[in-house]
Amino acid sequence: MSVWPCNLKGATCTLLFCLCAVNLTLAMFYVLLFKDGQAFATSFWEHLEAETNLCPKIPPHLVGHLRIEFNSPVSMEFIQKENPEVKEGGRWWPRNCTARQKVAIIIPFRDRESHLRYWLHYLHPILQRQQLDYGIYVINQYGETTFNRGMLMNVGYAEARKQYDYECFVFSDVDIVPMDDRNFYKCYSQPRHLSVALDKFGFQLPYAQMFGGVTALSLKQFEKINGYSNNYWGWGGEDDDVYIRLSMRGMFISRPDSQTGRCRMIKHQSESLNTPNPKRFDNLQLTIRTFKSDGLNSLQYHVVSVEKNPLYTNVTVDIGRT
Ligand code: BGN
Repeated sequence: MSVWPCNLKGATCTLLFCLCAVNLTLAMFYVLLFKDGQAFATSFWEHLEAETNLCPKIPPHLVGHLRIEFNSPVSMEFIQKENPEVKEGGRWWPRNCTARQKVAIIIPFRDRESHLRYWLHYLHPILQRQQLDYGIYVINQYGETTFNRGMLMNVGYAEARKQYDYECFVFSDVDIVPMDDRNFYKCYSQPRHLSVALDKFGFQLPYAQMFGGVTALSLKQFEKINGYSNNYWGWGGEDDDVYIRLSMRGMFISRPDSQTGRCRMIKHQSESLNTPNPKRFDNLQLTIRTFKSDGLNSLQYHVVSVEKNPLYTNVTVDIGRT
């Protein structure tokens, strides 16, 4: 009678036994090496599964051209009912596939609630059809100080990163809505300008270097340019400053075509705390010299509150004054 616990021929049985032993040793090794063997195994399989279940490159539910109008105001309750899958803080991700990008949408804000409602009403369904793993961050400037759009963008970037592992950041004005859901709110190999054909400018790009309105930069791209300047108080120039930063870093603007890139802007009066900044021309002359030390690495602010509302995260921030 054989000593081995099987009745196969000697050599085959030995081989089988050795394989089992190696397998068992490896399993033990994993459990000992990674204290939490179970968690390791689970995350390994989850990762593998996610990799194989990526959402399709072309999202299947896009509708193309959209009718956008700002004549019938919508309530937050109505928008919530329209978007039952949106989670607290304005988070959503596809349930039956793994999104290709984790995107934080940053909206600089002060006292424009009616615009925000239109924006949420149109954008939540678009972003869901685009199958993004996204979160909405409204960065509300506290107090009666002059508006600083660039600094609010930097704060949005820093605060969103504290909440989730975002890899792409879309910076959007609250009053701009895309007219086509094939204009993807995601990042590309180069910084992306999304609002390329605004109704306000006759659906044309006013100048080639224009990088205002809605833009998308990956974490790497944004870090590379040191974010926005913190020194543009009042209207204008901070977007042109970002253009200089990205060209200094050897990058260029990527854009959708002028049909896909059509957008509507909500008409409004200019505000007393956001009048054109007379210093913007001088600032732009200095960008090449100052951008390495003025931006994310010199950002200082005080968070007044972070509220996770049903449709967006509201970050109120004191950024000081000029
Ligand atoms: C530009 C502004 C941008 C603005 C666009 C569109 C300046 C700097 C002048 C050298 N730039 O003229 O900030 O996004 O118009 O409105 O004012």
